[in-house]
Amino acid sequence: MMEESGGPNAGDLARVADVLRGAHAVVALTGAGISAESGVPTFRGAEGLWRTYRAEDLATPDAFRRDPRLVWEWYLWRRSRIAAARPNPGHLALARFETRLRQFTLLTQNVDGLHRQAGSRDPIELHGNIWRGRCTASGCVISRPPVADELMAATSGAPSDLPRCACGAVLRPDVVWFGEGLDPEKVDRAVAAVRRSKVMLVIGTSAIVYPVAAFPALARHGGATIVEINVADTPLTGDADVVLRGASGELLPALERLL
Ligand code: BV8
Repeated sequence: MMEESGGPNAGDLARVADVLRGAHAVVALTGAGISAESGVPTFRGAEGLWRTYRAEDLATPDAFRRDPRLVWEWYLWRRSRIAAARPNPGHLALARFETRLRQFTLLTQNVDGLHRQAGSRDPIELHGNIWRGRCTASGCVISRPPVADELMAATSGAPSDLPRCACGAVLRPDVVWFGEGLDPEKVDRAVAAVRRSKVMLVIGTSAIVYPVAAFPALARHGGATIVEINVADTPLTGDADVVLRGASGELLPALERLL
């Protein structure tokens, strides 16, 4: 659907392109919705359930303490879905915004690594990265692609098959679970970018997970124009200066063509 010519967002796209061109600093904040067109299930959409569980039931330290295998099976299932996914035109357009816009900072809640795959040089992955493991004893982080035995182990059920660190301790996914604090260094970098931003693009997020969900209000407090790109209303919609209703994989390239 060629948005710029006369689609429902045509006027707003032109308006957003104008403010982007004139902005000395731009921040984009993405959520699971930007990866939906790559086939990666969102958290709260129809595919957000896995078996009979909700993400909030599994993405917690308690769930991991209670049943590390169940939590690993979920993450390894998600890794297999993400391994089959490719960056979509929305990811690719954001990667090109780095060279098209002044002081562009990309913040993401996603752990799928698709922004980096799309060519974004320094996405701030506020909730971590599903492809890394973290030692539950030392906290050291291991970056490695999924290996067949990990995928096999999680489903074989053998008690000693949890992914382990070289030190022997069980590995956990290197992501931020509910009830866990975010990396202070990443939060500091994100808040600094949000505070200096003149435009904030909020893309494909239900805007309900804190502290990240507080970032648009912080940007607005600093005088930024808030643009929401989403297929549906969210708690942010009423406070956004511009709402572009539609798929990010279509709207972001349409926006880029107007820059
Ligand atoms: C913290 C990583 C304190 C793991 C995630 C009670 C107890 C404890 C904490 C709390 C509590 N009540 C509230 C809290 C705070 C809690 C919170 O906010 N809960 C919510 C549910 C109310 N937050 C936390 O716990 C945070 N930590 O507060 O710690 C603290 C401080 C210091 C020291 C110690 C402790 C940690 C939050 C991070 C949790 N981890 N993920 C993993 O991925 O497995 S959150 C998870 O949700 C993902 O990161 C995800 O990205 C994020 C947000 O979801 P969305 O990305 O928005 O995805 P969603 O499916 O919801 O929405 C998709 C959107 O896309 C929709 O709007 C849809 O319309 C749209 N869409 C779909 N298709 C498209 C599209 N848009 C455009 N185009 C399309 N094609």
